[in-house]
Amino acid sequence: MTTQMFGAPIRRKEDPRLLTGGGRYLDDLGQHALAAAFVRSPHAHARITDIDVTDAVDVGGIVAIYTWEDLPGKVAEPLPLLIPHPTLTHGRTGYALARDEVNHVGEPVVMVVATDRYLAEDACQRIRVDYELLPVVVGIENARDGAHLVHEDAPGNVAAHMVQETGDVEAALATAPHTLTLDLAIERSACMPMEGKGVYARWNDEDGELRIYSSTQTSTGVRAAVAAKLELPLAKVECIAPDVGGGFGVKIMHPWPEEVLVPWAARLLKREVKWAEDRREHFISSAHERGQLQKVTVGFDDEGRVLGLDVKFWHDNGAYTPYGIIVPIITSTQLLGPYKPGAYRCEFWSLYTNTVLVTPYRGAGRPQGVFAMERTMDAIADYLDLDRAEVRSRNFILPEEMPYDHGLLFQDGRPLKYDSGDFPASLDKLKKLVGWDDFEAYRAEAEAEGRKVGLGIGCYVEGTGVGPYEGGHITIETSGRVNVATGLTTQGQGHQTAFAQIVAQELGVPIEDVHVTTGDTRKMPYAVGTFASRAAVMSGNAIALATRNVKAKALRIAADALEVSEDDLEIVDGVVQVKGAPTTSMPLGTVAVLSNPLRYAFDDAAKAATQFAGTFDPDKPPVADDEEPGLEGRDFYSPTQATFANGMHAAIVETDPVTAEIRILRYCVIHDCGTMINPMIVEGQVHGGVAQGVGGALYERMAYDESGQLLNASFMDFLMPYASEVPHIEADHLETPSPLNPLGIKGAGEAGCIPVSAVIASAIEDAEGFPITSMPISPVELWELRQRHETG
Ligand code: MCN
Repeated sequence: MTTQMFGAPIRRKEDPRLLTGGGRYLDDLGQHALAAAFVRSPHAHARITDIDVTDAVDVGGIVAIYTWEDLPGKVAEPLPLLIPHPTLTHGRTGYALARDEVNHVGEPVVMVVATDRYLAEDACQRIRVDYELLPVVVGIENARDGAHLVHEDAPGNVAAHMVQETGDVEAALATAPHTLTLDLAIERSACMPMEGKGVYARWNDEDGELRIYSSTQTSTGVRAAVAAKLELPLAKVECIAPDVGGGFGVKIMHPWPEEVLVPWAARLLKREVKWAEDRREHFISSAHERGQLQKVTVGFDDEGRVLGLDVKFWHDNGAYTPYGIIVPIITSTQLLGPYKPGAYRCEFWSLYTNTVLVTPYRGAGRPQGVFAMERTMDAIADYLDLDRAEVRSRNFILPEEMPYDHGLLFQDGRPLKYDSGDFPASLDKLKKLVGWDDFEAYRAEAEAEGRKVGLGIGCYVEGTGVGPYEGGHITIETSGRVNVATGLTTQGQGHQTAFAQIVAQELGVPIEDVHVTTGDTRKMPYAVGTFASRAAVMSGNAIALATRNVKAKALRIAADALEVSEDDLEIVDGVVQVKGAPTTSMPLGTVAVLSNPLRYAFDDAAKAATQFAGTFDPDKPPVADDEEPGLEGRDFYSPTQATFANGMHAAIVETDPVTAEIRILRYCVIHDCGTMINPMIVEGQVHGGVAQGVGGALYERMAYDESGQLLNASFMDFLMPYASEVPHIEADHLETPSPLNPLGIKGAGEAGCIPVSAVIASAIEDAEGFPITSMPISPVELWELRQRHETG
């Protein structure tokens, strides 16, 4: 029997290379390329009145300086609006270089290309840009009052206004025995990948071909966008994502201004050009997320069952909307989590501010939605003096109600229909794991020692594995090596291992023989990208289907050669053999030789294949008339709808009675992502997500002043949790396979971070006895809340 690979918690194949310095990240490439640097706006909102580059041209090593005026054709046009939406009535995108107005600090205004980065930066210092300052809009309240406008043609700073509704909420609220209203806030934050964005372009003048390396989550997107901007045939552009040191959503954008400008300059100058983002650039000119103000009105009965839920929220979309309103739509649809609220109405406004634009950041709108829903559940429990877990379970969608249609539209425009999940079972597991029923005894002990502790809980559902499609391509070499390609990219999720596990299992080959390539448009030009926790579902299933096709062909060819029936064959450890009679066999590499009979014995497999030469009939080649030679094939997987993963977290926190310092004593997770390809990778993903969530709950925020300056744009001031702040995470799984895809998989990559703010808020509230309505929360803020609470 071949070792069971699917579902095995094996160590990641890519780690020895990555951990011993073998990774090749963007900035490892193009060591001799020209370097690009950018003059970026120091103002949040201003009109450009003059640009003077005279002093910069004398800096030695300067090759070129470009402003918007220098950009030709489509390069000079606004960047694409990637996801339009009917309610996005005032969508706006920026230019690759600012044209006449800047709308946030950090917006690129001038590009300098020099022989090295230091010289390029020196030249940037010498460029004088004159600005006429305009009123600045920072923060949601400021945007909402509409006194000043970010874009003159967007009244009230409203980019989009949308309502989703199911049932009659007004009637439900009017007749509900109890109602509560909560005002909730989540501040702006951002992901901080170890490696910033970056792009390196090589122009081949002889063939008119462009090769782009980009630290991206979507190499096909970058390729298509750059080809369109530069008006090049798609066939003349390649994009490769090398090792990418984290993405978390910020590298989903395509194209970033630099991704257009660097290839454009490379073609114009006929030289290699590279730009690698520095940390300050990452803070002020990539993407943020999360900032939302939310108002929830809930009506419920005496048992705590929700009868009507009315949610209004205001989303800070920054200065531009290249990603449309995908983030607030996700909040509005996935706020409901595992619950059926009776009637539901959600209305949101997506507002412009003079701050960095928004792209979906790991969790993408869900942490805000889950915060709203879970704070509401706690508020109901508190009001009725019921157990918080019990209130949740009374509102659960039950397993027998699956598939469950909410009567709303998901962000892909299809019905919001959960495919699977067993929420009561998840909650039971979580309660056991954290010791829910024993907590009051623990609290009493802690109180006797003068310690304040609290227990918090949070539940969520996450639509994962969204379409439209992803592909898998397999070739089996005569050596028996199996090459697998999928077009989506990898930023640390362990795809090289997980996809190899699928192939090893499906084909019956040792995992060491399977080599996976991601994010290279030369190997797989049709792909969408890595986001929305979709790789395992999309590429996993596509690769499985492609493998099955190639396997069927291999078995047919081997059956001919061995003169047995295909049904009698199996593949074990890379050898095709007769079931029960393994001496009648041939290595898979030999089948590869037979599938493409060159008749030249270059390698051992080919030599071995000559023993079957007698079975060759020159007029009857082993591949059928309508088949291509070779053991090669590809397939695509396109789902009918998203598949819904879910999870439940609980935490025990301790708050210092004097300093209000917040410590997480225990953090427990029950996670259901359907069938797991590799539980160790899933756990790693959950751990990473929780760590990021802890950052969002306790430390990370974008501190803008009223003039739109980001005051904490460095790791000196932007707090992230270190290993010392991330608790030991106790995780367990429930596997309710998705009925939607052949492998039963649901996504896992974002899950960990989604409920953390809600869980920590719930636990702090439980420890302190007063409501926590805004996250993140620092010890100073908690201390101030205590003072206010104590003084009434
Ligand atoms: N997996 C599995 N079994 C499942 C589901 C997933 O074994 N049932 C494995 C997958 O094979 C994959 C990993 O878990 O190796 C994550 O799979 P998936 O949930 O499909 O998520 P993606 O691979 O599509 O990754 C995207 C997701 C997102 S949206 C963000 S943001 C994020 C994240 O993954 N960014 C990350 N995790 C990250 N991890 C790292 N190290 N770096 C990032 O930038």
